[in-house]
Amino acid sequence: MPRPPIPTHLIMGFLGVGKTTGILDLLSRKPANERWAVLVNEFGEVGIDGALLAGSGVAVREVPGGCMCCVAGLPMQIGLNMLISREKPDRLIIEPTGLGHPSNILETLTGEFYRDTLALHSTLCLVDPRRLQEERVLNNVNFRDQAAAADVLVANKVDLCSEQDLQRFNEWASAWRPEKARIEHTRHGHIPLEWLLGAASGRPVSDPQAHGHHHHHHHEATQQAPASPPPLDEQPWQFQYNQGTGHYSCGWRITPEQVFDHELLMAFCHGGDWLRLKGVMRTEQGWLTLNLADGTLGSQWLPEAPENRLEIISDQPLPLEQLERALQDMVGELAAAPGACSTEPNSLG
Ligand SMILES: Nc1nc2c(ncn2[C@@H]2O[C@H](COP(=O)(O)OP(=O)(O)OP(=O)(O)O)[C@@H](O)[C@H]2O)c(=O)[nH]1
Ligand SMILES: [Mg+2]
Repeated sequence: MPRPPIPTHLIMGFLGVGKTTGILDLLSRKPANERWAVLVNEFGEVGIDGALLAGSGVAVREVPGGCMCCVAGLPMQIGLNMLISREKPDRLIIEPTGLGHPSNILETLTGEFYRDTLALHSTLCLVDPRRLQEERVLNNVNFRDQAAAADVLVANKVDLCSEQDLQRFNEWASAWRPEKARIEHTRHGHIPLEWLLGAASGRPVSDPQAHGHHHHHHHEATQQAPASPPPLDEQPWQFQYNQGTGHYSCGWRITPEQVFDHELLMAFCHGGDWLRLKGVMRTEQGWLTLNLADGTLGSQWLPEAPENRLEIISDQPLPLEQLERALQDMVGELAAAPGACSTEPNSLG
């Protein structure tokens, strides 16, 4: 007997809205006898969400580099096929980058290839109601099309919202046609599984209003699996940067032997005007996660991690050499002069 299609959930939402937090929360309620798997794609080259999710005890696969809309071809299929065949999950959760357009991933998930393997359920988009005041968010084609494509719209971070923010969200959410299957409010990404159940309705993913003002430029389609980076014992300090969709990112993978000065690291995290900073870093006080969104830095201690990872996303070009130097200055005198391994941008856009 062929296996029934795997229930598949797409958790969309803009950069830093709380997708990974929500998935971690969902995973914490996984029935013990079920196998779940997560596929995550981040804008940056150096995945951090995978490391954050790794402690959850389920299979996690990262599709690194650029938006899922552009890696939705072969790299995503390779990642997806590998997860499906190795894990044989009972449930699959996908987090695409908030900086990507949802059309390709939806086409892939609902297309011929996965027709008998995956059953896409109600797609969900998390929204930070506070950001509905910002023209550049409202007019962002990726944001609008994610919201258009979603069956369920959920206001997250309501602990940080005013009454007015929530009212604005409710009005905005209920104005979509066709009407959304659900409109909900939550905090810390808490998503009851029932919000995710029900067949995906296949809503139009292009919001004509947004397309009136903007064109979505697909990056050069990636038709090859991305080259995997060299192992850290060959190249213990790796640096990469990436740009596309008006965003710039840079990231480091650094051997776990390098220990960073906690105080300098905290000052560094607060020191830039970035959209996003995420990391898993080893300091003299222990391993910790770093998660900066909307100017607020979240941080948690970790028992251990396989390597140091740090990533910064900005809508301005990043002062790469300065950042690299600041990071090098944080490691003790034990540190061998690392030297950036590459300042060539990756082939995105
Ligand atoms: N106060 C508050 N903080 C939240 C809430 N939900 C998430 N956060 C915080 O927001 C930050 C970003 O959350 P993530 O879950 O990493 O967001 P994301 O959407 O996965 O981010 P990207 O993958 O980078 O797009 C983290 O520091 C979270 O702890 C919430 O409801 N309230
Ligand atoms: Mg995330």
